[in-house]
Amino acid sequence: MDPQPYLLTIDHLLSEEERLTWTAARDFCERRVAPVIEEHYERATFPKELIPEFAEMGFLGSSLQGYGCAGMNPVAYGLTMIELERQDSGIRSFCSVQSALAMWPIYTYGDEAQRKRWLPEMSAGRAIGCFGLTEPNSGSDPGSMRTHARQLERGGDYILNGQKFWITNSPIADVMVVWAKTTDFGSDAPVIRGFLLERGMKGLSTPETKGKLSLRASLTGEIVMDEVRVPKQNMLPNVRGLKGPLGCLTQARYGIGWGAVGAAMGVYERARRYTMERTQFDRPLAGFQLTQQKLVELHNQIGKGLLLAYHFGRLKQDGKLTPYQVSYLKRDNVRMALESARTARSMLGGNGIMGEYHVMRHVCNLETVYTYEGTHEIHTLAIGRALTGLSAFR
Ligand code: TGC
Ligand code: FAD
Repeated sequence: MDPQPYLLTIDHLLSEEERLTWTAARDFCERRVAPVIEEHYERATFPKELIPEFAEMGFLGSSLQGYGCAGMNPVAYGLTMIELERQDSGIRSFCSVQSALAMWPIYTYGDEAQRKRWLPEMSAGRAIGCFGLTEPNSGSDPGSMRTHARQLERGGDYILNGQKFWITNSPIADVMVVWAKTTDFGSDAPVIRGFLLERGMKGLSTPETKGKLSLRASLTGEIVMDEVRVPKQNMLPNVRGLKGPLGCLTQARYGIGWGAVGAAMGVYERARRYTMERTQFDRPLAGFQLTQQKLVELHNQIGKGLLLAYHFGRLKQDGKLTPYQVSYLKRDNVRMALESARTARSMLGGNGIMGEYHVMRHVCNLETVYTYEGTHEIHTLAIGRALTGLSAFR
């Protein structure tokens, strides 16, 4: 009997264009990302040299229309996320942040002048963006943020003070989407607004966060604002309140729900190949029942994760996907990928901890993915709220 790695595929559910996008993304990531990723991970550097090629592939702002963006549908976009994260969650993170957390709010909440100024540069990879929501004392509860914007006069510029922490891409960002509390003239109720901060503004710095043992091929840093004067034209005019940043997160979490399947596929395929080739007790490891049980578990969970992503992808295409469904997708697929990576690691024995086998890196990365964009627990409570109508947060 000819062994086959997958008993479930979605190929027949895809259009010709979606299939081509998937194949092109896989080919690119295997050719350009796979050979360099381990070294970058070990050195804790990001492969900046690949940014123009990500742009060429349409990975930057891929689901947006116009402004040089690829205009992919949600399923095609998801398939590219699979291939990026099959190589490394940090590489997928770079593209997620640029596309969903920096370009999407400019596209959706910005005015035409802001779109024209930033989106063509960002889709071409000439300008890098980041998203500043989390603070040292505001993680899962972003509504408690302290970053503050003070308007100098009615209709005037703003002065921003505060500190954003754990910000992907901030050390290399040209434009920073920063969420801050401000008070409208004539009101004393603070409201969250989005601002576009630009590198070079006086009082703005983005120190890199060193010492990460996870997501090492992704740059993480702070955004420190000390009396930064931000022109009023740099405020995102079309959204007010916490739903602004949460709306961006819904876009990014959707991509992670697909990307996590890619990480799981990567580790499953390696564990399968390894256990079919390595012999102990005079037979391939894959011939042992306990090993087969692990392989079957990984394989079957991946199939379900892929179907979930596909199903929600088509709902998104029809404009019917809710934030609660996105929480479901992010939560379950990331947990599946993390558990798959840990299992795959065990199947490679001692070699499983070595960089050259590319499994331990996924284990370490997925610990971050489990935590960022809403922790596993926060998504559990968001879904719990949807099921019961009762909020466990407050
Ligand atoms: P709550 O009262 O529930 O909501 C406030 C307003 O927001 C609306 N809303 C959403 N809108 C869009 N998408 C969602 N997912 C939304 N969830 C809520 C809601 O309808 C309401 O609107 P309105 O008009 O009534 O004002 O707010 P809450 O304070 O109770 O908080 C809910 C909670 C805990 C779920 C939320 O705060 C949350 O999601 N916390 C987690 C924070 C988080 O995910 N941070 C991520 C930071 S960015 C990041 O990690 C990037 S990693 C990037 C990478 O490298 O890939
Ligand atoms: P906390 O909120 O302090 O949570 C700690 C623990 O308590 C978690 O297990 C959590 O689930 C649990 N917990 C919290 N509240 C509850 C509750 N009500 N019930 C039960 N359990 C609860 N943020 C950005 O804004 N932009 C970025 O680009 C970005 N990139 C990141 C990159 C990396 C590498 C990392 C690690 C984080 C990044 N983040 C970013 C921040 C990330 O979103 C936060 O780390 C995350 O939201 C959790 O916040 P916290 O770390 O403060 O943990």
